[in-house]
Amino acid sequence: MQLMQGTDQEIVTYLLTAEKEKREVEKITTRLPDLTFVQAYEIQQKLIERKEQEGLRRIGVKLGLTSKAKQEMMGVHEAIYGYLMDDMLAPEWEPVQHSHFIHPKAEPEIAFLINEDIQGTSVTTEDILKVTKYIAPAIEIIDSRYLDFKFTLVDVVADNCSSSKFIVGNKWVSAEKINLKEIGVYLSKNSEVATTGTSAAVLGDPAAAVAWAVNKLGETGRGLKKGEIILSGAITEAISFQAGDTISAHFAELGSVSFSSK
Ligand code: OOG
Ligand code: MG
Repeated sequence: MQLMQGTDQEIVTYLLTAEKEKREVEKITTRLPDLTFVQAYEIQQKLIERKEQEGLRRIGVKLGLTSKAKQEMMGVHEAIYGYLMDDMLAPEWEPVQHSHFIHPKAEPEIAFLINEDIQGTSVTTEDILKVTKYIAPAIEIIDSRYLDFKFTLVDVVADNCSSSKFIVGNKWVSAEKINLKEIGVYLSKNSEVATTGTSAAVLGDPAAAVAWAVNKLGETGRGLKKGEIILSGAITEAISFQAGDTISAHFAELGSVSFSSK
């Protein structure tokens, strides 16, 4: 499939077809080099609306490129956000099907469960902690629709920030009981440590990252809803996995979360 006209709806179809057919495609900026960041978010919004028309439901928001490591990898200085839909939540007790993905990678994140609607453009870290009922350890599985997982910031925003699946651990902890800035994490693949990090990597404090996202959403009159899950953004680099692999993320104080791929 090739992009011909470059209308928003055509780009949405291009990306959704790649996702459904599990096929990597040329990044959209190759054909549309002048696409802006603002247009990329408009395309993302239309992609989410299309998923809603297909019967999926928005259950939260995810942040991306919140860590220095990831920003450096991409050569950018800003975080990004996308949406979590109900078909992305994978239960911890069931293996994920590797055939569902194109070239998946796993990364450790912190999940926030929001207990009150929140919207605004001057929301603080404290405001986020007030509306957070629990936090939990999580793993996000990202699966860019683009060839070789290579893209510009504009491409990845349009592609709902590479979202594919996420797994949330079953131990939910009250956010007040934890120093969110200092949670040590390691990600293991088949019981061997693959990468390590600390939650401070996420904009200094994962709750600050969530506040950043709320303020960004607020600029266009949107916000977070009671009951939504927010993924903080990866704490370490993302690790590739294959069918048969087991990935676990171990968080100091928060416990661990894992999944297997078959
Ligand atoms: C973009 C998505 C980034 C995160 O947590 O940083 C992301 C990518 O690296 O494909 O989800
Ligand atoms: Mg992520």
